[in-house]
This record gives sequence, C-alpha cells and structure tokens, in this order.
Amino acid sequence: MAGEPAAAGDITGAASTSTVEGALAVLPGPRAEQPGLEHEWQRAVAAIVRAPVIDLICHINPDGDALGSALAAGLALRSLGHQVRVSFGDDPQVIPQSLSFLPGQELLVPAAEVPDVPELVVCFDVAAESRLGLLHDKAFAAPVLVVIDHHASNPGFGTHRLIDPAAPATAVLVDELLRRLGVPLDQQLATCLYTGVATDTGSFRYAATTPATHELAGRLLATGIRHDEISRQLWDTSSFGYLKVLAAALDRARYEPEQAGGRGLVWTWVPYQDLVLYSVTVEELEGLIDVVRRAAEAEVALVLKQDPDGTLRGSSRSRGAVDVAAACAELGGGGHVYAAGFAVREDVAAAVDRFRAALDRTS
Ligand SMILES: [Mn+2]
Repeated sequence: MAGEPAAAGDITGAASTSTVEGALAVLPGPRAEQPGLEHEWQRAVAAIVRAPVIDLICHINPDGDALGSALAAGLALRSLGHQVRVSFGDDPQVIPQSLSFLPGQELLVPAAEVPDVPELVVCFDVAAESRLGLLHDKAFAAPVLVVIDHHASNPGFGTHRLIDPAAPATAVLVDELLRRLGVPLDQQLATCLYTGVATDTGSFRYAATTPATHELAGRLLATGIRHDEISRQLWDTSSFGYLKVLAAALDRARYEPEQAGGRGLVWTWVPYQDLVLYSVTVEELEGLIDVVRRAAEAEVALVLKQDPDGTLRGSSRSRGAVDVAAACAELGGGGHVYAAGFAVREDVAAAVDRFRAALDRTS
C-alpha cells in the first residue's frame, strides 16, 4: 500500500473557503491558520539557518511532490551556502522515469551515505514514520527533525512540525520556506515546485486546488519554465510496453454492479509476468487505477498488482459514498475514504472475494 495515504491526501485535502474574498485574504500561502504554526515556522527556520550541514529526505517510492519538494529545498539551501544532501530510504533508489527531468538530482545520495546521527534533518511529504523507510532511525537520531507535510493523517512526529492539511501539496509549504529564507524563485526551483503542485493537485483538478494554488502556479510560470514540457513528462509520456500492459489490464477488467451495496465495483489485476513480458516497472503502473476508476457505472474501483514474490498489492478508489479505507483495513491495509490500499499473500480470486465481502460490510 505504499503511496496510498499520499494519494488520498492529495485527493481529499480540500480546505473550503466560503468566498473568493476569503480565499484571497490568505494569499500567498497557507500560514498561521493553525494556532502555533507560525511559531513552529519561526523555530524551524531559525534552526535551519544555523545548520551548516542539512539532510533533506522525502518518502520512499517518491512521487513528484516528495522529490520536487526535497530537491527545491536542497537547491535553495545550497545557494545559501549550506552543505546539503537529498535522500530517501529505498535501496536501490528508483527515480520514476516521469521525474527524470527534475533539476538538482546531483544532490541525491544513497540512504547509506546519510550519517547515523545527522545534524539536522528536514523530511518532506512523509505522512507516517514508516514512509521514512531505511532512513527512519537516522532521522529520529537527529537532534533536530523538521517535518514539512500536508497530510491530514500525519500523526505529528519530529521536533519541528510544519504540517498544514490545508496545503494541496508539500511543495506549497516549500514555497513558504523559500520565502522565509529569502531565496527568490528561479527556473530550477520553479520546475521542482511546479512538479510537486501539479502532481498532487492532479494537474490543478482536485478539490484542494484554491486561488492561492493558481497564484503560486502563476509565480512559477513567471520564471519562464516550460510547463507544457513538464506536463507532457508527468502525464502524457509512457513506454509502449506500458500501453500493452494497460490494454491487457483493461481487457481483464470486470464490472460487477451488485457489489459495494449495489453501487458497483470495477476491478482488474496485473500479473507479474505482464511486467516481465513488456519490460515495465511496477512504478509505471501508478496511474492505472486512475484509468480504471473512470468507469461511471462503478462507485468503487480496485486494481491488484502482483509482485515477483506473488504478493498482491491492491489500490482502491471510491467516489465518496463508500469508505474504501474501512474495506482495505479488513485486508490489513488502510488509507482514506476516497483512496486506500492493501497487500495480501493470496491468489486473485481469494483477494477479490475478501474485498467484496469487506465492501458489503462497509457500504
Ligand atoms: Mn504530497
């Protein structure tokens, strides 16, 4: 279920503003909306500016918001004279092909190169301690652990907590960090931040997108970045092999109108042999659920992806009338009402049977 809580936060993190004036009143960014958050910002920035060496880490299996945020902060702090390392707790570290254009990747180091007791760690988009992966113990060994995140589910860890569930992306909070550090936006920073915001807002489509989000996008575009090229890399580019895996998965899809309390379930699965046959990585399948969930007839969508060891990893989505987090919890997973996941060691028929039964109890 790696990635599911982040995806859920991306979809459900909306902060409604009752009027356009109300939204504009809080421009340019989400700050001081929670009591104490302004104080946390001041403490965190004071600690960061004093630290000669800073380790910037994002969550395992990084997406555009996680990696874009960490790299933008790394580039900015390097420009201020800090020694910076950017890392994440996977071994090996895999950067999705869709993010290969991100600037600042020369700052990346393997998790093993992060010291056992770092001086100061900032972690980005890490909704839960488990998402630190191999860097968990090192992050908690640091005397200062700054947590910059936008997931409502974040339990609140670290010594400095810049957690704003109203922010549609962690990259929005990094923009605020740069403002407080006095680092002006340039094209490299803007490319990283635009990637983060575009990723987590589904290209500015999700409900968490506000006037402030578009205001930030405007400032990013004003640096001259090629947002059309970024968008093509993020959304409109895949290998031919992925198209073949997608075609097979759609051909295998089943629509079951009686499931989910009569609201309908659409589901499919991807056998590991398809990935081998078409030379496709499992990371390339992240967007498959977004194709399957388009089926208007179904309230709930489910995609099962088979790992080499036979583990099935499920990603599910709901239109809102069914709590898929509750259903996935019955299979040992979790997430949010609209987006959740699980991992099981059983065959496809058994896994889908259990998911159907769990939906029946939660619909
Ligand atoms: Mn995010």
